[in-house]
Amino acid sequence: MAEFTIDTPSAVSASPLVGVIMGSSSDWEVMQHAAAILEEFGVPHELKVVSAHRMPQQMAEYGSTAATRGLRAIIAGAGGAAHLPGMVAAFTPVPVYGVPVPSKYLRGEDSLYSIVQMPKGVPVATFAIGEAGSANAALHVVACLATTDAELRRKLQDFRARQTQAAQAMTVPPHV
Ligand code: RP5
Repeated sequence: MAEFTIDTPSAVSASPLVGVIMGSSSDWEVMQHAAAILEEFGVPHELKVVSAHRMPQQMAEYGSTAATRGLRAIIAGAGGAAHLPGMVAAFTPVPVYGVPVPSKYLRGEDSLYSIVQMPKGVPVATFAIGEAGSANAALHVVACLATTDAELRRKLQDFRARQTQAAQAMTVPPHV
């Protein structure tokens, strides 16, 4: 496969459990937040551009080989007429988590509707538009993997505890 591959942080692996794919390198600004979560939790993953409409054969190959390559989840981000998550899901039984990327003209509402409105039979679990959706897709994958991985479950509990502590330390900003 001759797709673009983004520079590798340390949990990027030749034997990934999670595939993070996106329709364009321009999606990386959003998708880096999914990658950062997987990195933080030490989940082996790969990062690739797999465009549904510009690389349809590679997209089909990616989906068709995902299960045999050992992927347990695919996080797919795309913008506009965002058919990548649904089309990849059509090629694999591996769960697909869709991230709507903000688009130039419709600010990602088009991406959201394209991904969330899958017809019955081939689901794509769809997250919020942009950074929060990207990070949450990865956190959801971590939670799924943690159901059979005690160490990952402990890391997730620690992550939640740190969030709680940070929220408890918050104060209202100065105001009149
Ligand atoms: C989609 O088109 C991509 O997912 C991206 O969000 C959007 C724009 O792509 P570029 O024109 O920036 O390559 O396929």
